[in-house]
Amino acid sequence: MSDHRFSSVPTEEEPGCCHLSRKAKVCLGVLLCVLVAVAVVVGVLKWPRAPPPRAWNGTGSTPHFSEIVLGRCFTYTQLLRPELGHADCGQIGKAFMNAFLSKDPCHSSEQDYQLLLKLTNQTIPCHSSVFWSKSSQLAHLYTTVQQDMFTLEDTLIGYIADGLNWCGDAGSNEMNYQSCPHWRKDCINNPVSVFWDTVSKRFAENACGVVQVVLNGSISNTFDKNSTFGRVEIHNLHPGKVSVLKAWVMHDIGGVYSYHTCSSPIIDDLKLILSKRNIPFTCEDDYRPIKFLQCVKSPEDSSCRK
Ligand code: JS2
Repeated sequence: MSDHRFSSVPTEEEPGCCHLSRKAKVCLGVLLCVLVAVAVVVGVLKWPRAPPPRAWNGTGSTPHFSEIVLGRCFTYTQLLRPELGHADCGQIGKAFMNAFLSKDPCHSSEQDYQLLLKLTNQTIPCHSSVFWSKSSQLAHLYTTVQQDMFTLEDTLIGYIADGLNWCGDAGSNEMNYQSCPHWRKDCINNPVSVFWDTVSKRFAENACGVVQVVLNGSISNTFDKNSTFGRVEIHNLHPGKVSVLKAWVMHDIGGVYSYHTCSSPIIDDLKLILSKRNIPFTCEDDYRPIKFLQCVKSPEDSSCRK
């Protein structure tokens, strides 16, 4: 029997370590690989995934929400109102996202927005706060021309959020772009409704001197106690700071029918609520400067020639 322990060339029939043939080793190796692969596949399949965000009845979050918020913040603080140039848009963006991300979108609260409110605090001069109800376009047309007058959407926080939608989910730190709670079909304490109630309340609390409201006399609910104006804003005006609330009841040009005017009972309801709060009230139908703006769009209308 040739003694080859010292020979360098091992032969195939020779037993390898722990007496396994090469073939056996290869088979074992392949088996190990297969086992590892199976384990990985099972692991991936079984890996706990964040449950899909709940499906709600409202539209999903606005795409690129966080970029829009940041962009609007810089546009407002650097271009529109540079006196607010010191505002920290990075912090503001974070505070806005943290107000609703990873939270149940049916249990949003004013508390969630306190840091955002602090970072966007803005002094609005007296005699320049303009409220509106069911007359957004006309009110904003007016303040676009009268730059020293402010609706909530002409303030930093209102400008940043106007027209956007947003919600998150308690089970994920992602925004829900598929759907968000509808205020009536799902829940009232959703992030957007709570936001507008919270910032409208602060806007009313900060109002001073002569304040104005644009109302729409061409609809049945010209003054609606359940509207943000009727449910939040008139109840948060400070009687000691507000000298009078002036209502401007506007009517659609060419509108077939004007539902309400300043002498309508529905306006008396508003007047009564304010008088109980010791806030004087005046009312004017078709306030001329805003009427002029309406006539820009329909100069031929007979009411524009008066
Ligand atoms: C703006 C939104 C959105 O005085 C005004 C403003 O200060 C506003 O915040 O609230 C008042 C208008 O609300 P109101 O009386 O309920 O009028 P409306 O026409 O029935 O409802 C408008 C929606 C008010 C709250 N709001 N405001 N920009 O994108 C926006 N989204 C909501 N929900």
